[in-house]
Amino acid sequence: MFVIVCGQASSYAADNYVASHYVQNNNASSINCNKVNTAAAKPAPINWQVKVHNTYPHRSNAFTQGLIYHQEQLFESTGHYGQSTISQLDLNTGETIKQLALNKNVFGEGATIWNQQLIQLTWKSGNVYRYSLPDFSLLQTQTLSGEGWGLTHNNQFLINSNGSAQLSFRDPISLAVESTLNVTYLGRPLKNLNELEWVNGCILANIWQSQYIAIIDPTNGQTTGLIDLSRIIAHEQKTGTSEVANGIAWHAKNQRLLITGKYWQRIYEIELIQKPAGQ
Ligand SMILES: [Ca+2]
Repeated sequence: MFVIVCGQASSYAADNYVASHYVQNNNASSINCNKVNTAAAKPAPINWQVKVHNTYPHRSNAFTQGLIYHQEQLFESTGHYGQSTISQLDLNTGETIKQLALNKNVFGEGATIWNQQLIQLTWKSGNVYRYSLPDFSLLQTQTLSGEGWGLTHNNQFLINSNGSAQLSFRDPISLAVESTLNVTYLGRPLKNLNELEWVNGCILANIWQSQYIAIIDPTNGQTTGLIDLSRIIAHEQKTGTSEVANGIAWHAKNQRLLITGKYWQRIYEIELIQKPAGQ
């Protein structure tokens, strides 16, 4: 078991915001990030490999844009014109419990659940949809400028990506931008930030068209780690239909990540393992 921690305490506390980064591990056989955490002021990003603990079925017709695990329920937002949906799914069976199709002229993007509302971005239309749970009733359609890509929240703010290296922190009701965060890797802008998940004070982001998930310190935008999904991607893309990795959810009960991709056949429950030196 492992716990990703950016800060001193556990997840979703606003005061975690001021602390630094890295990953804590309760399993002595794998990682110990406390040691790393107290080293240099700007330590090199950690390269994380993954250990797959479980796989679950994923609809191979789902162009995944947002993945959320909330109160032991899986929710997914999908994209593409004519294929965009929000769904509630049974993680174990992959069965669709509830689904709502978007209008064919919008392209669904990232989603998050805040205050029992499912909030979903769209790509270029500027529309932001706010649905009630558990019934998916449309409560409100709002707008934002620019493209919508990934979405998560830290209880205080919604956090969205737009394909650039900059994340926006927004008022969760009005969507007004309260602050922005420029994300860097070794001092350079890290663009193509896509699907997001807030995990224990860290922001996790798929990097579009790459094999990596970035672990981002929200206090300074620095990438403190990269999760290497290459082995999973290679396994998944044997089918020939799977596209890029996209989709990160936090399985709080198991203290593990759930990850998937566009048109993938599986969702993977993973643990992070620090890559041995020299690899
Ligand atoms: Ca997510």
